[in-house]
Amino acid sequence: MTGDLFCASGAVGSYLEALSEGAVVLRGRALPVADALLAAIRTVADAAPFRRMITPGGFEMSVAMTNCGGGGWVTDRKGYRYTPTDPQTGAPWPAMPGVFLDLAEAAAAEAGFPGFVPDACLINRYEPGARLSLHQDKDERDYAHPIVSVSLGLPATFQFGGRKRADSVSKVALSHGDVVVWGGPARLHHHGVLTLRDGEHPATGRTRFNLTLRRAM
Ligand SMILES: O=C(O)CCC(=O)C(=O)O
Ligand SMILES: [Mn+2]
Repeated sequence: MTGDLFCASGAVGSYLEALSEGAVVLRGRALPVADALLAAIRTVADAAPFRRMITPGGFEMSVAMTNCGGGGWVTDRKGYRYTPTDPQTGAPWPAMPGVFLDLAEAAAAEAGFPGFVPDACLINRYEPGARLSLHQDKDERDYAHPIVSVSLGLPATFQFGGRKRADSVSKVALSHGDVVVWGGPARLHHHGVLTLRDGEHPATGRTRFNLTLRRAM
């Protein structure tokens, strides 16, 4: 299915744009539920506050993060992993909001991955100057499931490369409401976010939020 979606121009429909086989941008797909997503982020962050985590190498990340779902992605001096509880509060991560689940399942299906049920959502908060260097999402147990990534607030430049770090990277402008899905042959492709430029968004102010919905555990 995803193979059929890919064509050389990258344009496969009014709102679908293929990045590579197995990777697609769904333009504006989250717009109808953007306000509900932002309200749910606030509820999650009330229980599990955003924090800037420490990489195994000892650097503080510029992106602030929190999680919801049965597992949450964390990093500290011990490494990258999923935990069932928030190390900061000791409590289980907040439950995955229904609006996250419904959007992730629908977007994945439209991208050619039906039946996706995420059990973890990493919520990233970027302020101007924050960036996420090129990486693979590979701490999940089973790469058969795609990643669904939702952008809210300030626009950003997303980098999408290949399986190898040295593979060529394309730059994709992501705006409020855009959803990117990658799975199948693209599941382990490198990706990142360039330094966020300053700006003001009516829904989020000087902030970009990103949700990555994953099947982790
Ligand atoms: O913020 C984004 O668009 C990408 C986030 C990401 O790659 C991650 O959280 O692993
Ligand atoms: Mn990632």
